[in-house]
Amino acid sequence: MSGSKGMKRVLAVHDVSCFGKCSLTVALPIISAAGIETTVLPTAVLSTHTGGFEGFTYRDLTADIAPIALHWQTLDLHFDAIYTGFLGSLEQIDLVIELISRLASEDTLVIVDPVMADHGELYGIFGADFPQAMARLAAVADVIIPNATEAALLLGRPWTPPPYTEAQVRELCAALCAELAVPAAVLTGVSFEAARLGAASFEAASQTFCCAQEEIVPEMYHGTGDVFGSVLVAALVKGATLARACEAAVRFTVASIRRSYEAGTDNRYGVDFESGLAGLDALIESVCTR
Ligand code: PXL
Repeated sequence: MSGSKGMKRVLAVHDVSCFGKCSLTVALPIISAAGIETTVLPTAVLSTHTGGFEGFTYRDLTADIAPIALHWQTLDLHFDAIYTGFLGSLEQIDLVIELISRLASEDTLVIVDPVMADHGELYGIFGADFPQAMARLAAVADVIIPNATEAALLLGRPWTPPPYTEAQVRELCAALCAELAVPAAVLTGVSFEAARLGAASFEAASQTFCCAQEEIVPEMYHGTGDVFGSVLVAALVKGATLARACEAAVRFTVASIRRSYEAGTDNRYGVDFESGLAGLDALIESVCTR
């Protein structure tokens, strides 16, 4: 009932966007590079992600989710974490809630990235009822990792554009934990001053609030939320506290963004996380041992 040779095992439930690094093409290499066995459940196969490419293909794999989960149940697999990201429909959300109830053990850390919106806008592919369904999935998580737009949608609040004060971010994180009944929330894309960007974490039991920030890179890239989430998951599974895992994830993500910015990469293509993989284990070790 455990990973091979004592190795930790994470189940990543995301789509495969074949081109444009995000979701599983980011989660699998990053979590594996951290020395963690990564089981994948692809929820859909797209020619590209949906952020800025015209005419992408979309092969829906909803019908495979329950049979895959049922098969795994017969194998008695143990997952140290289940990490969910982009989900394409209300039906997929319900199936993933059921999958978690089937496959999560008492000690499985459930991390939900409620991918659905950014910059004040729900992604065009989702209907207005999508955030409520995502809130139901968030309620079965141990940690949720929304951006400020997703946080507002989960809470049914109007979105206000940044900048936010530290007090506002703390209140938002605390409200997510209280209203969704989730033990911990990490808010991504948090900036208190123009030159710095990062994430804030809040743990309801101890009311611990921490911020991790790095010098900002003046460009937005696709897939950075998945880079952040993957490092966060890896660091948590390796024993880091939420605040320290957040630090590692911010540092790794900003370094990936900086390399892509310096290379002049098309921001739809995703960021250069690959060049950071060789140093990932050491980065995670450094936040686990401090
Ligand atoms: O990075 C999140 C993501 C994952 N998968 C698909 C997406 C997005 C964000 O837009 O479109 C298909």
